[in-house]
Amino acid sequence: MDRIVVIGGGGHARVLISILKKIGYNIAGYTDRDDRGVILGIPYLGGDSILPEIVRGNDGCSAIIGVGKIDTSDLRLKLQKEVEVLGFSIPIIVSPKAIINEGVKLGIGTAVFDAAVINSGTETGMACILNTNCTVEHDCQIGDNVHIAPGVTISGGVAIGDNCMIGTGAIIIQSVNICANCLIGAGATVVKDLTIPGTYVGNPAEKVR
Ligand code: JB2
Repeated sequence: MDRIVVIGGGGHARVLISILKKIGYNIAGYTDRDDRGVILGIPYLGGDSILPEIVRGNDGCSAIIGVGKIDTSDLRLKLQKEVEVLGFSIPIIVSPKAIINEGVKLGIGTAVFDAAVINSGTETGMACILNTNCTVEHDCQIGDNVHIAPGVTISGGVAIGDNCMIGTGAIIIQSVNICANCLIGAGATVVKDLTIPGTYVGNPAEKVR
């Protein structure tokens, strides 16, 4: 199995590492701004400045962004593009415990965690997180760098723009369009198109910022 470096060593990285292990990846280590010690048996390699040296010494090494996301920041996408330029290949990570039905397309660097269900005709962009136990129904169009948090339910035919953060347990009804750079609060229910970037909470979800 490919050798892989995880970028980031916080909570998201820990879940990612445990899934990479289940898949059978050979994990070289993780980089972080701070030394977070050994994580699930995986060593700290240093800051990201060490990455050019690592890619030079390892033909065919891949990297995955383990820095998570709780807002509309584009940091994950920026980091992914940086490691790609250095020469790392970027895989798609799918937990063996996720269900990806026929006719789904996932963008590079997207990670699908345990018990997520992604249905036919759905496409995602790059560097997305489809977190634990989320459901993305059929024919959804998910942009780049979207985090769909644990327990989110997205019905069929929904479109979600780049950098969106869909908070834990939110519900998006069918055929709704959510524009780029929206943060949907935990437990919110989105029942209409959202055309202005911002923060939406409640049921029905309304803009608060
Ligand atoms: O540029 C960077 C960088 N920026 C932050 N390069 C590298 N290599 N690492 C970076 N980091 C590191 O990401 C921080 O130093 C920190 O160790 C880690 C972020 O960890 P934290 O536990 O704060 O958050 P997270 O991003 O792992 O998880 C968030 O997003 C997840 C999706 C959390 O809020 C989780 O609750 C959430 N499930």
